[in-house]
Amino acid sequence: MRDEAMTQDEMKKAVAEAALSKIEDGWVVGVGTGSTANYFIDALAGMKNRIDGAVASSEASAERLRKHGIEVLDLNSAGPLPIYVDGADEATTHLHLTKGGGGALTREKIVAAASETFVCVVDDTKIANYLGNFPLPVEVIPMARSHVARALSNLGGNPELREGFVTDNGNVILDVHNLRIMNPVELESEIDHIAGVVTNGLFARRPADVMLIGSEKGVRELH
Ligand code: ABF
Repeated sequence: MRDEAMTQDEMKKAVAEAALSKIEDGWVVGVGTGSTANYFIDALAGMKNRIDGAVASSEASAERLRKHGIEVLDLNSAGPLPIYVDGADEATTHLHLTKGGGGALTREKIVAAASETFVCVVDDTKIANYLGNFPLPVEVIPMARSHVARALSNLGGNPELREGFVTDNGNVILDVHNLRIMNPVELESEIDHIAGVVTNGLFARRPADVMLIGSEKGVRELH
């Protein structure tokens, strides 16, 4: 047995592999984006003959799934999904999340909404008492960038344009710093109602249903 501490990547891999136990034969699996989701995709490849395909929340994940020989389906033809497995940037034990550090928040929110069970896979460095330390990503229609930035400033945040980044949907991202998010459900709605906002990275109105948390001590599960 090694005596060094587990790295964050090792915890991500362990928690991603633990999510396989939630998958049943014959399912179409909703698959997220990011390095933890990548570990999940790699693990899912080991049971690819038992599933009916996957729906991806980003072009990058779709490509990785295809490379493993997993069929990628369009959400419109796949219908409601039994499960969606994805990571997060920050999470509370209320299963409220900040997502979108990878820029795929809109498709992630769509796939989560279309899924019966959202299984969130995180390592314990991402668990916080409240959200806001990780800057909140907001996807914005390009012509509304300045208007939305002013509105976000009025909410007390400090929005910064993610330089050189365009989403899979052709939009820009404002990362909002310095928010102390004590009411994530209300703030999620409030930001979504700013004209020009496509989606924000709070997943609180529809939180995770299950959270698998990887740590030095193993993987624990919250509902
Ligand atoms: C996705 O991947 C995103 O919503 C989130 O931004 C990111 C988490 O990244 P990682 O798994 O690489 O830490 O889940």
